Amino acid sequence: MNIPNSITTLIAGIAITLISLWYGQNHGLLPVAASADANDVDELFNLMMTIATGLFILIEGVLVICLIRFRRKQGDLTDGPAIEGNVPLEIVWTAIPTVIVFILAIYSFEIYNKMGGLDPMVSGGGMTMAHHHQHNPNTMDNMVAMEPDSKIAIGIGKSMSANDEDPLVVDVNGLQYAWIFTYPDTGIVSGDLHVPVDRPIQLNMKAADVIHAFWLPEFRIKQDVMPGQVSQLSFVANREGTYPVICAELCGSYHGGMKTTMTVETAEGYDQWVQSRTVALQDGEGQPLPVDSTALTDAAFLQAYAEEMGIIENTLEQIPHNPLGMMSMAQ
Ligand SMILES: [Cu+2]
Repeated sequence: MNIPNSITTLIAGIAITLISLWYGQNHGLLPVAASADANDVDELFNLMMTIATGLFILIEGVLVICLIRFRRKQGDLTDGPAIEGNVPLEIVWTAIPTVIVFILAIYSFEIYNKMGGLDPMVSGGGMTMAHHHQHNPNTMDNMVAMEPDSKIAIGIGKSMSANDEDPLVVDVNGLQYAWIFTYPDTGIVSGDLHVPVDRPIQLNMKAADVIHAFWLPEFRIKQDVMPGQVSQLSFVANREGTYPVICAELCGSYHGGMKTTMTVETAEGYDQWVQSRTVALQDGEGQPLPVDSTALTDAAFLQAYAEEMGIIENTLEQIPHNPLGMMSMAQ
């Protein structure tokens, strides 16, 4: 039986399209989406995955077919035909990727804009740098509170004034190697973040020492956290649960240990958490702060991790004392 070439091509085209569309939605590469913004980002990712799958099957398919169909026959020692190029073909395979790149550029820009990435993140005036002061990154001076006059200049998410609803504001302080969350309205200081579901959250973030990055994979948002300048992240969590908070900027020797969690709970559950923390505060039990790595030697800080990972104690003693030695590797 002789099937015309055009029909074979048509069937192959339909098959590639269907497989790509299916895989674009079922790749299973992303963690759960816990905010509305996350769904927008996922749609862009799924589209890119669909296009990539289609191109992969098409290009690799043609390659494999050619390998088999045009392989050298036994005893054939003649030269192949001299082909000088094909202008229409070259126009087509330049035009298609150009169109794809433009579509993705416009679409991703659209989502970035929708997430508030293009909003001027200025609250109350122009952008200023908080005053610089010479500080030793290994002292408690790093724990300075945020200057109230700091202007917000960069970040993702609508700024506070742009939100109609009353946002929950949390100050985030990133330091080697922990995140510290301060709730200005209740005075709570915590090593893990608790937020109520379906309420706008605004994080005002600052670093005490070097550049860190605040990353919430389940919310598809990440923002640099810098010394001397406040950056901002706003989002609305729409799914209860406990999600990882990860530092995504190589910030020193133990950058890998710089993680905590964000718990998204019902309004009642959140109020209960606030209550329990407030009671502890009033009873003078103190705040369960994360280990302040700056007050410990590196070896002491790593001790807990080392036991867990089965690292020999002598190894720790050989670690150089200033973790900032790693700084040049950041970025
Ligand atoms: Cu960090």
